[in-house]
Amino acid sequence: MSRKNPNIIITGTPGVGKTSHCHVLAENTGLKHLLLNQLVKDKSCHEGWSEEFQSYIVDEDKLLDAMENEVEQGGCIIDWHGCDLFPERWIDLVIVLRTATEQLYDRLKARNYPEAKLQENIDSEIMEVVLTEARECYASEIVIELQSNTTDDLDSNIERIESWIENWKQRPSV
Ligand code: DAT
Repeated sequence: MSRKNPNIIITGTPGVGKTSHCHVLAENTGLKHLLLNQLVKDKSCHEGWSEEFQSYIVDEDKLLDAMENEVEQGGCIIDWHGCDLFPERWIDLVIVLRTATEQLYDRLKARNYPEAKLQENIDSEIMEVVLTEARECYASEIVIELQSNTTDDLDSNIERIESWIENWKQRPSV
């Protein structure tokens, strides 16, 4: 079934600005912000809380089931710190947000992340873990890396994604 609106993943290391981008995009475009962290909690798509990682141990199958109906209708902006769990056929665009170490450190520190978790996320951002995952899982032409260091970056990213959405809607149907 062809979708009238695209499904977009906004992904990246915690703190890069996924939720900030999704929030503005959803407000401007009317697309639906799927905040998966919230869904994991609300629909219990997890096997409990990990003290070590200070996060839920996600049950990916349950999470996919919980989001399937909405995503199949199209028009979802998926807010998640990874992208390898979604079926390729669901996804039209993958935005990987990137943040410089200094800014990311300050943002995670402001969240009171424990030192080990903070360092783990900084390392993951430096090693481009999410970007590599995106490039392995999706066609290269739908994976876009965008910088998210400043509010100017945020504004220009939003503009760029909005114009991509408009182009997508006007593409000739096959
Ligand atoms: P994420 O959803 O990736 O964890 P967030 O949207 O919650 O990240 O943002 C974390 C913090 O950083 C929040 O205080 C807003 C700020 N922030 C995000 N993107 C930014 C940007 N491009 N410029 C300045 N601040 C930004």
